Amino acid sequence: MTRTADSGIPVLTGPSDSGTPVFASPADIGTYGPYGPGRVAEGAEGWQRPRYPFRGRITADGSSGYRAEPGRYHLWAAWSCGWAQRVAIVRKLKGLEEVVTLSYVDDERDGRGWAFRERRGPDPVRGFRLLLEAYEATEPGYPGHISTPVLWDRRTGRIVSNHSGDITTDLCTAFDAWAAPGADLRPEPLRSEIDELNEYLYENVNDGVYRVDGAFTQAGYESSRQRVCQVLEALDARLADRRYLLGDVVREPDVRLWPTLARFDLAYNPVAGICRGGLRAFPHLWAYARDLYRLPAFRDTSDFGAYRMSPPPERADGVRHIDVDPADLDWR
Ligand SMILES: N[C@@H](CCC(=O)N[C@@H](CS)C(=O)NCC(=O)O)C(=O)O
Repeated sequence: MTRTADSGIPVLTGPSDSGTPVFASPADIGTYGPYGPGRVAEGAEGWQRPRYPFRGRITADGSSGYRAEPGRYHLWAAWSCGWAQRVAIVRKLKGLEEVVTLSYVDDERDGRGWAFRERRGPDPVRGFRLLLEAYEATEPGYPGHISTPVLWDRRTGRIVSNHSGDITTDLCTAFDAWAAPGADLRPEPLRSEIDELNEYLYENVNDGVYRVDGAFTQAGYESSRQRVCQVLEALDARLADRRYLLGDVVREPDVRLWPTLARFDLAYNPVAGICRGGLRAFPHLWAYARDLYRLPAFRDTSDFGAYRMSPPPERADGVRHIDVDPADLDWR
């Protein structure tokens, strides 16, 4: 079915829009077990981020097989998920809210993975109860990670991508025909610098915090935690004389970095034990993070209530992590 958004762009919607919304039953670890076993890679040497198998790309001319078109694509995100927030921020910075639709899964998970429940709303596309259904519709018997973000193609009824970096980049560039004027997050002359910085941030900060948590030797923990702290220091120095990472204008790397900073003191630092003092120990970085938070694209895609995480009571690997208390920072 089709309805028309405020902009006049036709938006394809799914069965749950036409009838009673459907929801998954409450998360129930007693019945379904915790999410993870059988799906999350374990036992590899060091922290290994799982492979994300759906890597389709959207292009303005459709040469990749997926043409940028209004109303064709949908994003599923989780409020807690920094990878999903990067996609949501770019969508809003580019003014694509009515071009690429977005909805949220519930915050709680059991062995069935991400689900649609009353708190965050139904799935508006197909009336799925579980995000797994989108993966199953794409690849029956799919055994891998049920992760967010997910980019879904209404036309083919398949997942295009579950890789946030690719989705972010494509939203930055492929939908310019419908984007807000002037919102250039990846200007042509800066692309190689942007890609290099994105990679540096991924390796050292965004994925870096997970590597600290996942280290299973004392030496691995110490070196990965020091690396994150040193890079935060380097970013702090970089931001001493400029407003954003690449100067006076928000660019893609700012979007890549920010969700990790937003979750640092409530989740990554207390869980993994990374830097004493947290984000406020890096004054320029902290001021930069608050400055970005004033922008609606960052603020409206944030829900700090969903970020808080506690460290595991005991680590099976015996690695001793420094104790860091969670801190609820004042972002105003
Ligand atoms: N490399 C992925 C990472 C996505 C990711 O780790 N998402 C988390 C939530 S923040 C998730 O859904 N994890 C479940 C899983 O990986 O099985 C991306 O960049 O999109």
